[in-house]
Order: sequence, then structure tokens, then C-alpha cells
Amino acid sequence: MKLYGMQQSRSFRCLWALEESGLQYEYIPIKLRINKEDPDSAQNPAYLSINSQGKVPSLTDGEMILTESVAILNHIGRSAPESGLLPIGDLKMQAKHDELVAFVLAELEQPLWSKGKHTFALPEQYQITAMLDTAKFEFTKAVSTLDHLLSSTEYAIGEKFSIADILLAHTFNWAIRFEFDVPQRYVDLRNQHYERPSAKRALKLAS
Ligand SMILES: N[C@@H](CCC(=O)N[C@@H](CS)C(=O)NCC(=O)O)C(=O)O
Repeated sequence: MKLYGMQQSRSFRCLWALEESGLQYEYIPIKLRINKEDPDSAQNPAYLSINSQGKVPSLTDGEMILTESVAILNHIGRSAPESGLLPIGDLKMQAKHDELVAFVLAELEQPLWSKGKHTFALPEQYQITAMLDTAKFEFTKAVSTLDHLLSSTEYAIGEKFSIADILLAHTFNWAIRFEFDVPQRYVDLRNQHYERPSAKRALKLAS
């Protein structure tokens, strides 16, 4: 497998999962918003032939190309069943896992990405500064309901570390960096998971 990514962007989730999985892979750093002639640029035709949106992450596995971080996380989990990163074969646990992943993307990540879009990602004429208060309000509202979806204060689903924990810890890391109000227990959860050797190795690779 080859993972194309950039520092602590959404690709970090996938890099961390690869480190946790024990699978063999190659990490290829990509740069955003640089001259497209640069071979590392996400806008270089060679990279656009893998990811036509010019975004990270992308994963190739033989002939297959994946360009959505959650599909990549699921593929890593399914490719390394012994890692326990996905509750494979347990219908109810898998359903709870899917529910949490959908909640993180739709309710927690969405306001973070709104802030990103309206501060640097969108062309300036489309940025709406008033959006930032709305994003903070939405994040705080969503986070106040999260406890109901979590199995325990240690792990998101069941009694072991899974893809959902990577996604959650990475999303809280993003929220902290973007100065959203993150309750202390979730800051602690982020810190606890980022202490894992796999996370430390991934951070080193991504830096
Ligand atoms: N839904 C995609 C989103 C990917 C995405 O938007 N990635 C950002 C970095 S986190 C990106 O590459 N943006 C390109 C840019 O800002 O030019 C996923 O989860 O993989």
C-alpha cells in the first residue's frame, strides 16, 4: 500500500491506523497550495491522476485507489483483522462503530471544516467570517451529546482501541488546534490516545 498525505491533515488518521495495523506500506508526503510544477504538489498531473480533487489522503493498494479518509481507514482495518481495529464479525459492535464514525464526520468534523473553509480554504470572496460563531455553536452542541454514543471513558466502542478512537482523537486534536471549546475529558482522551507508540511514530513520519 502507498499512502499519500500531508502532516496533520486528515491523512494523519490513515497514517496512524497504518502504524497501528502492522501492515507494510510506504508514506508519500504531498504538499498543498504550492506550484503545480513541483512533483510533490497535490495539483501536479501525476497526483491528480490518483486524486482528481487534488486532496489528501489517497491510498493505493495494487490497482485500487481510495480517496476518502474513512474508506481508507476501513480498508486498513479490514486488511489487518488481527489488529482489532474494526469489530469485524460482530454485527452490533460494527453498527455502533459505523454510527460513531458517521457522527464524528457529520457533527464534529463539519463545523471544524467550516472554520477551515471560511478562514483559508475557500477563495477569499466566498469566505463568510460570521460563519465562525455558527461553527463554534454547532461543535459545542454536538460535543455535548457525544457521551451517549461512547462505550466508556477509555475506548469509543467496546473494550479495545479501534478506528473510531483514532478518528475521535484526531478530530479533537483538530478542534484544539482550531481553538474550539473542547471539554477537558475529551482533551484528556486525545492526550491518552496520542501517547500510543503508533501515534508517536505516525507524528514523526508526518512531520
Ligand atoms: N472527505 C475527504 C476530505 C479530504 C480533504 O478535504 N483534505 C484536505 C486536507 S485535510 C485537502 O486535501 N484539501 C486540499 C486543499 O485545501 O487544497 C476525506 O475525509 O478524506
